Amino acid sequence: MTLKAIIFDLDGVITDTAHLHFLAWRSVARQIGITIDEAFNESLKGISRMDSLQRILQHGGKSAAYSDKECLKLAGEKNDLYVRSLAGLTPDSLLPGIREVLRDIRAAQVRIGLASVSLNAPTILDALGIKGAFDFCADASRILCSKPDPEIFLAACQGLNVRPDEAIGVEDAAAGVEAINAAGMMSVGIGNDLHHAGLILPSTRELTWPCLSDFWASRHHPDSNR
Ligand code: B16
Ligand code: MG
Repeated sequence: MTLKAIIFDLDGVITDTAHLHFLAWRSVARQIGITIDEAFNESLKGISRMDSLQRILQHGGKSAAYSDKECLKLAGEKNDLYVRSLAGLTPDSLLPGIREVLRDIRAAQVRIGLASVSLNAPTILDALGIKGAFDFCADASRILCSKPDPEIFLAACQGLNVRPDEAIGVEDAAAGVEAINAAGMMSVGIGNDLHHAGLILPSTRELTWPCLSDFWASRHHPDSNR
């Protein structure tokens, strides 16, 4: 079977906005007397804005303390802080190796997709100057279930006109790797503790086209076990 598409997560794979999400949530959480650290933040990666807030409230033992209206206000405050921090993003904010891997995937005539549940994804791609690198970006505003549900990856496959088993997904979050696997795609995890990924790479530096095509071939060669 031929590899037809590679579908990327955004936050933490294309650029390091995962850290900016953390700083904004930490500030809002602090205002309501909840402390979160980087370790807790791992559990927010790939999770939608409102679901992230619920997890933070639960973490602080305040699940029932805020009305829906108050929750919307808190999430809005977080987003304002986050969007303000995005002003510092430039094409130099791409993570190491990303520009090169996008170029090489395109040269190999494999389609490129984006599967981010962030409503700010279009702004971020604009700031990084790489909107044109993607053949299709799934629309986060149409997604009902955030990762680990496979919905966003399935939407990206559909938009690219490929079957999930013809595609590789790349993620930095455990929930994202689960979403890729649940979609029936091959998964690449960037970073630590992503034990369910088919291939784990320490950083985006190792995410090269030869590495991706070797990974694909290792599972589709007639002598492989799958
Ligand atoms: P926003 P991804 C996710 O993006 C982030 O990992 C997650 O931390 C964030 O809460 C979510 O987007 C929603 O983002 O508040 O900007 O709509 O990892 O799917 O690219
Ligand atoms: Mg991510």
